[in-house]
Amino acid sequence: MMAKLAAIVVIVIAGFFPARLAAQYQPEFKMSVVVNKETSWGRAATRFADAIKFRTHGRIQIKTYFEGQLIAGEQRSEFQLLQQGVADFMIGSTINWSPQVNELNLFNLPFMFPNHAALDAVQAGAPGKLLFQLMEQKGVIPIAWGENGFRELTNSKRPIRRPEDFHGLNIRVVGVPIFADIFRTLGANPVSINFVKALEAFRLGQVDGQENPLALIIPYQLWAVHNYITLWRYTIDPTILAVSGKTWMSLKPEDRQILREVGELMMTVQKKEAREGLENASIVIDVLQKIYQMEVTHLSPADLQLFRDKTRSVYNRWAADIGIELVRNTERIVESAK
Ligand code: X2X
Repeated sequence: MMAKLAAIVVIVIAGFFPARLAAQYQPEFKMSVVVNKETSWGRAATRFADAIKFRTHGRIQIKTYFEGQLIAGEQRSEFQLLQQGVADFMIGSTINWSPQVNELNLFNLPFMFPNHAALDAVQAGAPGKLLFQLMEQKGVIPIAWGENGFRELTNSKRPIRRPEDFHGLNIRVVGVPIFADIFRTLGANPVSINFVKALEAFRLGQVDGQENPLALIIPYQLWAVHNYITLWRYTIDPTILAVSGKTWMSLKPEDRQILREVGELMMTVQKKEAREGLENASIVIDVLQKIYQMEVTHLSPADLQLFRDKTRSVYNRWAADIGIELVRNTERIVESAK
């Protein structure tokens, strides 16, 4: 009788305090994104946070920090902050994580990926799985691939049609070594600046150009500072939604499952949005040309080959550094996806 009564009391009390008994999680988790809310990855972060709160009945509340606020703009140490659990969640570019996960430089090899299909096949195949394992070994749990996009080139000085047109131009890059190599080899002067500071540098004309996907050129209004754009798709920049391993360990299995389910879906949408208007590359380019009056340079296959040849030595050097087996496997998948 007493035991029954005690059980009823417990049930009644649990009914009054469901949230407290349900979870002992920290009241707020942090999510960091280096770009602004209006980009496809910014939107994905907001949607992810909202959906997770809904699906976990408020057990997991995620506060989103945009434009590198949580990381003081230091995009190259994002991954470390995830490792340490300073950030619980992140949607980050593989470029920014490559200082800690060298194999992610795979995506930075010049002219490796000819199209989206080849990239998707690599991510879904053995190379994609290996990269996720490597991150997990370093204490970060990757949930899903997304996309920043093929990186194109804008500048304020002149159309870039041939490698020699780079001569003497200051080009802002993320300060990771492979990008410095590529632009130095092309005859430009690579300048390392964090993205949040770069926008100011463009406005002030402290550098002549930069490289970023079309999906960022529009929300960041780069047409206002740079008149010329060259479409050369020289590298592809995936994003990844990931969770700090420390945070992951603190979560119940059913909440991990919710994070995976919601994250995969949100990143599928993110990737689709990043590619919007680019699959046959006409809509966005029309906007840049006709509305924002950029001078658009399309490269013929022969012109493109000049840039490819010029950067081949960088490709070979970095292929060895990344790991030749991973690079050759990737090349084989790319070849069969063409
Ligand atoms: O800094 C950049 O150029 C950006 C926003 O594309 C990345 O985070 C790699």
